[in-house]
Amino acid sequence: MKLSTPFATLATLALAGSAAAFPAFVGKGEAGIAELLARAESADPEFYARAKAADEAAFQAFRERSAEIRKGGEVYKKRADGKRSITALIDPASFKFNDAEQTVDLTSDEHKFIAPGPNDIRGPCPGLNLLANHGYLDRSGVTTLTQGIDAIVKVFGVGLDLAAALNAYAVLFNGNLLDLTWSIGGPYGSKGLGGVTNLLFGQPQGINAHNIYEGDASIVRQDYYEPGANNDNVLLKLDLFKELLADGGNNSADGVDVFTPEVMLKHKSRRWHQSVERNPLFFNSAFGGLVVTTAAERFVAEFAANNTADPETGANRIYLDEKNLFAFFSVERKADGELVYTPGHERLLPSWKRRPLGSPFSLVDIVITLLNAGRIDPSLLSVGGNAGKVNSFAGVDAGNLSGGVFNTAQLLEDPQALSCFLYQATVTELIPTQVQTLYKITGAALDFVGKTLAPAWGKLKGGDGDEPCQSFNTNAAGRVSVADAYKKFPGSKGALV
Ligand code: HEM
Ligand SMILES: *[C@@H]1O[C@H](CO)[C@@H](O)[C@H](O)[C@H]1NC(C)=O
Ligand SMILES: *[C@@H]1O[C@H](CO)[C@@H](O)[C@H](O)[C@H]1NC(C)=O
Ligand SMILES: CC(=O)N[C@H]1CO[C@H](CO)[C@@H](O)[C@@H]1O
Repeated sequence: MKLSTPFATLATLALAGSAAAFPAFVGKGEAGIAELLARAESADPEFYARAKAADEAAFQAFRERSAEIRKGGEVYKKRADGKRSITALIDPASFKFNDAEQTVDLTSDEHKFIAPGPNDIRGPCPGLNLLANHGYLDRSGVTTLTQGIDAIVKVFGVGLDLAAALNAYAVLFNGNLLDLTWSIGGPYGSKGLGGVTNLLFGQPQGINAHNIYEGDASIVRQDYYEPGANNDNVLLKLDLFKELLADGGNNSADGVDVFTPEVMLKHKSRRWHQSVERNPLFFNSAFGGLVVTTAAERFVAEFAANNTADPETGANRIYLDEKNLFAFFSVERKADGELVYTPGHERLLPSWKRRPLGSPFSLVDIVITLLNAGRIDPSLLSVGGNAGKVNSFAGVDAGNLSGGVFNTAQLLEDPQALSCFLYQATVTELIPTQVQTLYKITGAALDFVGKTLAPAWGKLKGGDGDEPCQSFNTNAAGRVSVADAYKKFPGSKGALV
């Protein structure tokens, strides 16, 4: 199994591209995604019809929650009955547990756990590693856009929009646009590689590539540039894992909801400040830092969790105990109490149940997650980094990035403003310029963006007339583009999004 790979600097040659063509794609709506999903959908139209309806419902719930939050309402309503207060916008507890619907095949020859072989690629994402170990992604660790979407939507109940966006970034920045492949770890040989050299400046690097998808202050992996880490941003570190267990009160009982979204957020906050204290080159980018690593903490609580019936009401109870957490992160406890980590052996236990399909965790849930994280620890919303020595973190002000259109206080009061800000910071601002460092023919890349990311994020812009998405004022005096802001930080080397 191939795990760590040396960081290969991406070609930084810039080529005059048709960046200006990008905004024309924005707002084309659902058509693009529908087209891309058509292949996966045709194999299972009933499932996708339900998933689409569920995503729509989540989006509607987001608008309603946004309106409440703008009026001063709570981000998540506190519950006194011991159930999770922080839940997806459509609470899994609002459904009855349905064993047949929530059972996933984890035991057939096709989908039983098989440890990766010597040539199989695995990487830093436990969710993707286990999907490959269960044959939902190609066991080689090289997957495709549609297989990647299909796997995470079906096994975990990831919202369709979120699944499309996560996969589209992977293809665009870590994979091969020609055959829509990408790797869940390091570089790979692709069938379309002959053609790739005409399109790309270098070989696709996979999601391990630091500062693109993979970022600092991860849950249980060290920072790429952290002293002592030897550029290992892929393997789990047991000391960090033990800190996570301690955050859960070292509770090892079966069936208990130990690793809740609250616990994971507390852990995320600690990890962020540890990176400031430990890594002179700590860097928190807009996508890989802010969005991916903050969302990943929530992913643990939402997707590694088992689902069961509340004994009294029959309602779905989502919970994450140590047993399921250990399987997800490929950690075992030996008889003498010692913990053992086996790289790349992440799995789901055979009796694990997915969340109700009516309760996806969607792109809109990530926006609310970030807003909540920013209210609890404002650091978690800052794009920026250390200045070459520890404890020198400086963030780039949202007002500066947007040319005075947004400020941080407002982003914390209005989820729609936050999603509009994120959309512009991670898509419209960065992609047209950054694809030029990867692609010789930027038109193809931008066409792809227009068909995948723009529609997925485009929904977040509002558009109902009440809360239009305000564009960054790129002409404002003192305004700093996101890409230029990155350049100030020594740890941003190679950073794209
Ligand atoms: C196409 C879909 C996905 C892509 C491209 C992706 C990619 C990544 C990448 C690049 C990282 C490393 C980020 C870092 O530096 O911390 C990561 C981490 C992580 N991902 Fe994923 N991921 C995907 C889906 C999922 C899903 C569905 C789950 C949950 C089931 C998941 C759970 C996690 C977790 C928990 C981490 C943090 C690991 C750690 O820091 O120890 N991901 N993912
Ligand atoms: C959890 O266990 C660790 C030892 O691994 C110990 O240092 C820590 O104090 C414990 N924390 C709690 C809350 O029990
Ligand atoms: C998950 O929950 C189901 C439903 O209650 C239960 O039968 C199963 O044993 C649990 N599995 C794990 C791995 O916790
Ligand atoms: C638009 C905006 O807010 N610009 C500010 C960016 O930051 C500098 C100071 O670093 C200010 O002088 C600008 O006014």
